[in-house]
Amino acid sequence: MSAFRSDITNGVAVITFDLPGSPVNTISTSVATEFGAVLDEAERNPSVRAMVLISGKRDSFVAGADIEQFGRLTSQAEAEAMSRQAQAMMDRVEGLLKPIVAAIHGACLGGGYELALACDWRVATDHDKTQIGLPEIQLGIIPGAGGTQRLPRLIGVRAALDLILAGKSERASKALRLGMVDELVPPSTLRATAIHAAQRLADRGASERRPGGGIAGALLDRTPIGRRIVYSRARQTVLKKTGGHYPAPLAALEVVQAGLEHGMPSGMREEHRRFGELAVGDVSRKLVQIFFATTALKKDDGVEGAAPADLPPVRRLGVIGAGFMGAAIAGTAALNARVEVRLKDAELERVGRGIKSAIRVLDDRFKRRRLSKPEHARLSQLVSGGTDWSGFRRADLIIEAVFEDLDVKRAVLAEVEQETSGHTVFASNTSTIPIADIAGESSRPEQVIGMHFFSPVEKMPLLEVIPHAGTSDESVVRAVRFGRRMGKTVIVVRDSPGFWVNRILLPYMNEAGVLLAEGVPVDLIDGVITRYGFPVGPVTLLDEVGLDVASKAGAVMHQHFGARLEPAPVLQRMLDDGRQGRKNRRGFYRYENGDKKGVDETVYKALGVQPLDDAAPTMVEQRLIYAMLNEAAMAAGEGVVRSARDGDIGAVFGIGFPPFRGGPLRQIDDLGPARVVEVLHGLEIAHGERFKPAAHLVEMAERGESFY
Ligand code: T1G
Repeated sequence: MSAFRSDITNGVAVITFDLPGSPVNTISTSVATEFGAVLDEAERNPSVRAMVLISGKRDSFVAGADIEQFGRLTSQAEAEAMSRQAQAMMDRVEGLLKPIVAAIHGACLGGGYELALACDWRVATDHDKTQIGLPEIQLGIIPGAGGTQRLPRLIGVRAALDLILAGKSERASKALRLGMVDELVPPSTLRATAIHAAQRLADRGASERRPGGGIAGALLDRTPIGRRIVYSRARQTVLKKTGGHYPAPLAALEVVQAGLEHGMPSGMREEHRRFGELAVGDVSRKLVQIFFATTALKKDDGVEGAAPADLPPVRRLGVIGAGFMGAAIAGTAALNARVEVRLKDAELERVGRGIKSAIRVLDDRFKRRRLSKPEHARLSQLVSGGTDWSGFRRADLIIEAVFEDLDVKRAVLAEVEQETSGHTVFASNTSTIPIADIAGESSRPEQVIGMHFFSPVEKMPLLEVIPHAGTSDESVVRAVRFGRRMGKTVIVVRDSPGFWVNRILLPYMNEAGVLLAEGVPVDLIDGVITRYGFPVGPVTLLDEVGLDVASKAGAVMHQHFGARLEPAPVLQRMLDDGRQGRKNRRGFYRYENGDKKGVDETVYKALGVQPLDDAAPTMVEQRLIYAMLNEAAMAAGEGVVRSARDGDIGAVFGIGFPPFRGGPLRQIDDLGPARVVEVLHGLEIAHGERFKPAAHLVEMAERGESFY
């Protein structure tokens, strides 16, 4: 079956790309070959004066190179050849004797946008689904089909680097402003506008593009000295952001630079050379695995076997508790799931404040131009609230975000069951209380479930959904699907203390506490962890979470798991000294005007320790990381997560486990379970029983097994 069909309208060949059997159009070796033949034919046909390239898929133009194909590449030479072939395909498009227009609706990413860049004109739809960009960096590679060369020439080096180095994609309106596309139209007129543009180009040729960027553009983008400044700044930003862990952004920068300073052929050569190097590198492999894991989770409803059929989607959400969490859940639900949300709290004043802060989530998107004014107005109206149960009877899902206390949560559930109809699913947003306990006295336990959101809800990408033993599949599917509509990556985890994310986080945080109590300096602890690749270190995290909250969570875990998870005494000492962390601007760090400053040197006195000046960073790193790896192995062995994939995605998205390492379970596989056991034994001897290797890990080592 062919991926392209062509029909001629008023002298314009409209080439429709519709890859059979695939949800999106991707570019592979066979597609490239076939496309070449289609172009040859259009070029030869005397009744064709110009061409339009459009997609036959509903909401995507071209999603780029086929990621599965390059995931299978085994050698650098093979990867380089693939990039060379893609470059040749784009060169062929650019070199066509007849004009060609890209008609873009939906995802136009990576190789898809590189294809559009090789066309003479780009028309895009002004639609939510249209996103345009070069996300390759996020897969650990660089654009490999001429994108590093054509984009800077089209929109200027600063704007191009901004996109390429972050692997960003833009909505259509921003893409137009940047000059990434030339025209914006509603979806209904895309085809006609593109045909019209193609005819115009055939009649009059392309008009000269005026370079943008004003004076700064003239000085920085278009002089060698100016560009040198741009490169050097970009380099600094990249190094700061990646900590040297991700090779692709620097490679992309060098390739852009090669092309602009030494000419396009030289840039193209560097592009395929570096692409080849990166595509078979370890970092790219890890990032591609994460891409596929995330994609697979989009379709995983969290139950064994098929999801119950004909499950109507949640149309109305109730949120109980209009505090910080409740409000953020309400705002994010209105923004992404676009459902009516009713907030309830005991006092009207709190309801008012909650609604306001829910709407702030929408305001923020509006300010960043991710939401139009009418959309903002419409979505704001979805959020309402009160002190009574009005509006809750019709709710399909109710999320409770009240005070973290079992009796309070049970009381709320009892009331909900009285006030609402039989079909409502009740989800508790808790981070520490077992869902089975909350459901203990419920009259509809099959409709009780946990939804553990992470703070700040509007930004954190992960959601843990926690069925207890009696939760029905139907409730699981409803919670998972709704979480996904809220924009979250959802993992279903077992109802056991700390669930997954906090479970593996806690021993690591505890170890940070033990290290602090030994006098290891705050900045050394955080420093080794950020160098390992986490976005923040454990001590910063303690300040962010709040020492009171951390201490409470620690106590719950200690109670369940015993001495192994005994909290270090530092938290109590901090609290005794009136330090709760960022929230009261007194923690391990200093806070001024809401900004985190350096380490608060007076903290050592509060902890009753002398900061050591000879702590060994490698040992510190090992103790922290292995505490987490060991717990991850243990929890995975208990079946807390449904798969290694879920466990790693939870760690990467929930706590910022370095993506280039793939996740804690992948990390254990890479190190080898036997080696991990050996290191843990050493730590156990040196530092105590808490490092005793998890039985599951020991078994894996003995049997030569791995998580994947
Ligand atoms: N390759 C292979 N499969 C892809 C794919 C791709 N590029 N993009 C999507 N899919 C599959 C996906 O696995 C899933 O499959 C289905 O399509 C629907 O996706 C030379 C080197 C396009 C915004 O990084 O961001 O170009 O599981 O569930 O939420 O420089 O997919 O259903 O069988 O995610 O509507 C750069 C990656 C490649 C884009 C759609 N491109 N894709 O989101 O659906 S590198 C990307 C996405 C490159 C050149 C290079 C999203 C999407 P299945 P979905 P969605």
